[in-house]
Parts: sequence; C-alpha cells; structure tokens
Amino acid sequence: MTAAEPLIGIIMGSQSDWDTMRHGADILDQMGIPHEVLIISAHRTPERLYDYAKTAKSRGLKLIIAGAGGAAHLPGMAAALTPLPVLGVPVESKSLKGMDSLLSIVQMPAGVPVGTLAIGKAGAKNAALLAASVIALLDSTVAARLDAFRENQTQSVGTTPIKD
Ligand code: RP5
Repeated sequence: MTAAEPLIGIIMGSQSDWDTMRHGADILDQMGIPHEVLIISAHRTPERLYDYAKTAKSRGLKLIIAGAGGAAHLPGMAAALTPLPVLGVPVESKSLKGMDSLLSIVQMPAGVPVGTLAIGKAGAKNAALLAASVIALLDSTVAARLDAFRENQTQSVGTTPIKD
C-alpha cells in the first residue's frame, strides 16, 4: 500500500524474512492502514538502520514492526534509535527454529522496550493486529474493521470437529 503516507513501518533483516513478514503486511492491507515495507539489516546495513529509525517519527510513522532471525538485533536497535513503539517478530531460523531469534528480541534490558510477539507467521500477524489496534484508538474506520475481523474469526470456528 503506497497511496497515503505510511503510518506503520515493517522492516526485516533479509529478503528471506519476507515469507514470514508478508503475513503482517497482509493484515495491514486488510485493515486499510498505509504502511511501508523495507529490508534493513542491523548487521549488514547498519547505516540504513540508523537513518531509517532516526527519521521514522518525523516522517509520520506511528509504530515500527521489525522482524529478524538468528542473532536478531534489528528490533532492539530500532527501538534504541526511535521514540516510536517497536514490535519485534522473531523469524524462524533454520538451526534453532527461531528460539535464538525469540530470545534475542525478547530479552531487552530495562529501559528500551520491544513488544515481542510469537515466532513466525503468528507473530507477524499479531504484530500487525496490535499495530492496527493502536491506530484504531484514533481511527474509527480501522476500529470497525478490527471489530469485523474478530467477528469473522469467531463465526469461522465450528462447534464440532470435522472428522475425515
Ligand atoms: C537475519 O539473518 C535476518 O533477519 C534473517 O532472518 C537471517 C538470515 O538472513 P539470510 O542469510 O537469509 O539473508 O539478519
């Protein structure tokens, strides 16, 4: 989504993170929330990270969702460089199944918070839903879409399992 100025920034450490982070972008599309999506690596492109996080608030962003895997410094470093709320998504890694990503992101020392979600797709989706709920505080259209999302979800749950 590019028509309006982005309110949410989705950043990720690598192209390989997109298969996970796309689920968050899909939610923001559904909610009609303008957002931008960029690859920014804390390790490989540290100056890109610095420039992005330092200018995020003045460019009008309200919240950043940062996904990374392995030694996942991206969410914590972004949070260190911006006053905006940062949500971290641990991307599943090949060798440790994302436990490394989770522990890297969740164990922030006191003073620089990162709101950490679940490993993988669920985390990416929930980060976007949380971001939407923040935007919904001041946007009744987004609030109504979030209510509809919840209602659809509730209606889609059967009362008895389908046995095959
Ligand atoms: C991290 O290293 C990225 O966030 C990614 O999850 C992981 C692996 O990156 P690639 O080697 O696939 O580019 O920085």
